[in-house]
Amino acid sequence: MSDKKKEIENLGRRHFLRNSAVTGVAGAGLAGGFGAGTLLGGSGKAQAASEGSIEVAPGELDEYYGFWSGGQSGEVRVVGIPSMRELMRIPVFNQEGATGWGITNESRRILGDSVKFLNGDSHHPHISMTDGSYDGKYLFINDKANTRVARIRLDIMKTDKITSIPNVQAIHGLRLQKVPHTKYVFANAEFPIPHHDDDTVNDGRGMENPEGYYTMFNGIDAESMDVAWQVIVDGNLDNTDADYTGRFVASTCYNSEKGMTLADTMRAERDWVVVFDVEAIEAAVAAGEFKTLGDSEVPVLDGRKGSALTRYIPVPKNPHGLNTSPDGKYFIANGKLSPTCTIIAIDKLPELFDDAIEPRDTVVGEPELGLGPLHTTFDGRGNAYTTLFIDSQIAKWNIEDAIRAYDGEEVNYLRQKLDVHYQPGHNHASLTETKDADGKWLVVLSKFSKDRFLPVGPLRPENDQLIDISGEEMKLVHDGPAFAEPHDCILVRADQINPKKVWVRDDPFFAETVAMAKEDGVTLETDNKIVRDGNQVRVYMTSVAPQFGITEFKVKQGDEVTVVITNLDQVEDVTHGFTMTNHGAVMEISPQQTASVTFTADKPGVHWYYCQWFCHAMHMEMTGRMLVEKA
Ligand code: RUQ
Ligand code: CUA
Ligand code: CA
Repeated sequence: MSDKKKEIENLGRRHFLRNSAVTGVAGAGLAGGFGAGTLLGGSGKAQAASEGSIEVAPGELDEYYGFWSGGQSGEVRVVGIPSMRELMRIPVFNQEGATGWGITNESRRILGDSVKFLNGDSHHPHISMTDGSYDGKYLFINDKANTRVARIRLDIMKTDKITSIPNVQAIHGLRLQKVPHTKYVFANAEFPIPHHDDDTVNDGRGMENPEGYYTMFNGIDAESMDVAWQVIVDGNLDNTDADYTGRFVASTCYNSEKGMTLADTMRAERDWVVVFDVEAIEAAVAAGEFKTLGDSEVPVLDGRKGSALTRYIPVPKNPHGLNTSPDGKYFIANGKLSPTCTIIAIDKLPELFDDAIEPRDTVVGEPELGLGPLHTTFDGRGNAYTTLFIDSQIAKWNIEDAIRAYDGEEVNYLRQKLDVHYQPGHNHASLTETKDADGKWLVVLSKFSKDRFLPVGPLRPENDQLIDISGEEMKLVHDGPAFAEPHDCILVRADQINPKKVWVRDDPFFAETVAMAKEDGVTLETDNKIVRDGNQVRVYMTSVAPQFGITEFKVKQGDEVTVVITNLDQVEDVTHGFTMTNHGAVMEISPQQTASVTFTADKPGVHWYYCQWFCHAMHMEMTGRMLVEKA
């Protein structure tokens, strides 16, 4: 464990040990002393699955798609549930060598100016919704590292838009409007930066004065992917979620202190949840009640304390996850440094915005769950499942019972604690962030795998565990090692996603390449043609397994060469590739796809190109030569 993690853990423990009630709960958990029918998975071994429940036999298909964030790998991974088999990786913020992501012209256009960044840090994947149910159209994901938000088209499972968010640093929490449909992507910028009186941001002035640092909550138009508005807040912003009326979004703030050091961020006994009124924000934008910052034209609104656009609800210190219950009733803020979760009643928020009640009057429960609550997920049957980072457990608890306990009734809201391995961050139950939460499977993303797998050097995999939550009792049924670092995942019913099997020729993904061909008088589906335009050479060819339409072309040293290939194969799964040896040029060309890559022919001589995607018995022979004449 890193020193920093150790430090946090020790601080956490010290804090909790002061609280005897809390230690009582934790102690009861360890001793197995919960209510009747509770079993504790204390053995550290997987319990047996109920008959055949996770076995997906060879040839059978999974019941759910899982979409995993790739964390600091910058990608998204598609996983079958319950088999936990990895089905696909979708490059997003990273460069990727199989498909040529970040190398092909099509991907570079999508990356835009941010193509200069070779890394990304993706945390929160979420799928667009209509009326609170997944509509299977898009998946959105943040990049904390380089302050971006990306969209993946789920019909082709490719990233199709990436937006760099101006005037802020580090997009972390990201969630979608659920109702009436995903009009907005809500994105939290985590780190406050200096704002200046002349409506500019972070230009080198004011660095010594953290009081003048601010961050912003961002609304991104889900269709255009333009930033629709930004709202300045007090403190910082961590995680977020939206409600089922379309009006409210809530975000946690762990740094109300605007501390610049770890110790400073833990100074206050309480931080807060800030609630945004989306209708009020839209009205303020429409009424022109905004400014702009620097060169950006994005409307910027003031949501600091006292604003009509926001309300600040105090919660115990340094909260982390923020989760909306699938019945639409509650926002749940996870305590992290407090052993509690805070239950905020969404139906009290209109009164709060009318100033008819105080912020804490919206809190209807604050159950003590254990050490280090980070994220909560739901089974649609009234139970919540909270990860306890420090305890390495999942706590299953009943929301209505927790509310009754807060009202003073003698009731045990804790249903079970299950050991997980180890230090869980996010957990996610099937369909939990929609109104269709079905309480079948729960995935927990454990940050440490320690002894669970064969050792692979100092850097270890994470451990993604699958838990059967269909019964009264949680059962751990699968361990799966994963490379850095699946921060979060979502589980979607297989019938809610409808991917295409081959490309359609008029797909906008490569429309600009098609337009370029048209200008060159080339019909991509039939022509094998070389177009010379000064020192720019465009080589248009088709591919049909196992042959390229052009197997030899000549250019001059120093020419900028663009190879455009259209895969005429109609057969599902016959993907070709193009790799130009010693030029760093590579691309995937799936059936009916057009792809292109540009490179400089800077070395005279013969340069072989080949198909890098195994497509045919004669795949090795699918080659050609570029002959580069000395300048
Ligand atoms: S946050 S481990 Cu990046 Cu989702 Cu909580
Ligand atoms: Cu085409 Cu291998
Ligand atoms: Ca704090």
